[in-house]
Amino acid sequence: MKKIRVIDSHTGGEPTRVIVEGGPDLGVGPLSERKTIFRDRFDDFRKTVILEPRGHDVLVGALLVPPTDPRCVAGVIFFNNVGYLNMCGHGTIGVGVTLGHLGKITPGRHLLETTVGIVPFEYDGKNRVTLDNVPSYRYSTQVRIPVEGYGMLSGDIAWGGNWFFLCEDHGIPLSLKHLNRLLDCSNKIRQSLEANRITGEAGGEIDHIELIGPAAETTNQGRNFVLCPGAAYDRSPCGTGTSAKLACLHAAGKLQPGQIWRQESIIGSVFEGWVQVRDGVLYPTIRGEAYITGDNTLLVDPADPFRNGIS
Ligand code: PYC
Repeated sequence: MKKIRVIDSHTGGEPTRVIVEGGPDLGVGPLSERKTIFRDRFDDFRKTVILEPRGHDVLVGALLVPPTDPRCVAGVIFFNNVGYLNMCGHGTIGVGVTLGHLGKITPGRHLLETTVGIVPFEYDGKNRVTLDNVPSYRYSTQVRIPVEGYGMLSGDIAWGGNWFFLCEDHGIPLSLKHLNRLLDCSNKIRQSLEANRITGEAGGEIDHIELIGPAAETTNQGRNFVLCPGAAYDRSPCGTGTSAKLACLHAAGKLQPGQIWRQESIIGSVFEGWVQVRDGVLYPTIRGEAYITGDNTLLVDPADPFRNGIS
C-alpha cells in the first residue's frame, strides 16, 4: 500500500489538501521546471490525491517541496482536478495555517516559493494569513464577447497570479439560489473566450471567470462568483481573483493604495485586500482565514482499479 500524508483545511469554505509526505520526487530545479516534471511524469499522483474517490472537484492540492531559495520556509506547487495552477491565494492561506499546525512556522513573517515567484506572508499563530501576492494588473478593459444565451457581455481581463475575465453585466444575482445560471453563464463565457481566441498577455489562457457584483453585507464592498479551470466554483472569494479585481479597481481609479476592499464570496466568506504601488507595479495584499479539517493518510492499493482516481 502506498501511503500519502495530507493535511486538509478550508479557507473561506474552499478546501486545500497539503501533501506533507509521500509525494513525488521532482528534483531540485526551479519550481517552474519541477511543475513541468510533476505534470509530465507524475500526473497520476495529482489524480490520485484530488479526484474521487479520495478527493472531489473542488479540492485544490498543494505539494510541499524543498525551496530553491533558502530564505523560504517551503516551496509549493498547486494543482486541481484538471491540472496545475500558477498561484493560489486561498491555497497559500491554507498552506500557511497548515505549516503553523505542523509546528513548522511560528507567528510572524515568512516566505513561500511558488512557481510564479516568492510570496511573503504573515501568520498570526492561529487561523489568519496575510499574503503579499505576485504583481497584478488589468490587461484590457471592456472586452465585449458574444455569450450563447446571454447576448453580448463585457469584461476586464486581468492577472492576479492566474488569468481572469471579470464580468459585471451578466445580470444574474450573486446568490447560491442562482447557482445553475451562474455556472452556465460563466462556462459559456469561458467557451466564448476560447472560441474567439481571447487570451491574457502572451497568449495566457484565461481559465478563471469572475462574475462580479455588489456585496450582500454593508461592511463589504463587493461579491464574486469564480469559476475555476476544472468547472468547479470557488467557495472562497479567490485570492488571485480578488487580486485581479483590486488591479481593475485601481486601474479604473476606484481604489487608492492602502484602501481596504472586503470581497465576499458566493457563500459569504470574506477576504480583505489592498494594494501598494511601487515603481508603477501593483502589489496586492490578501488576508483570510483557514481552518484545519483533517490530518489524513491516503492509502493507495495497487490492486484498486480506481487507485488513480475517476477521470
Ligand atoms: O484563491 O487564488 C485562489 C484560487 C484559485 C483557484 C481556486 N482558488
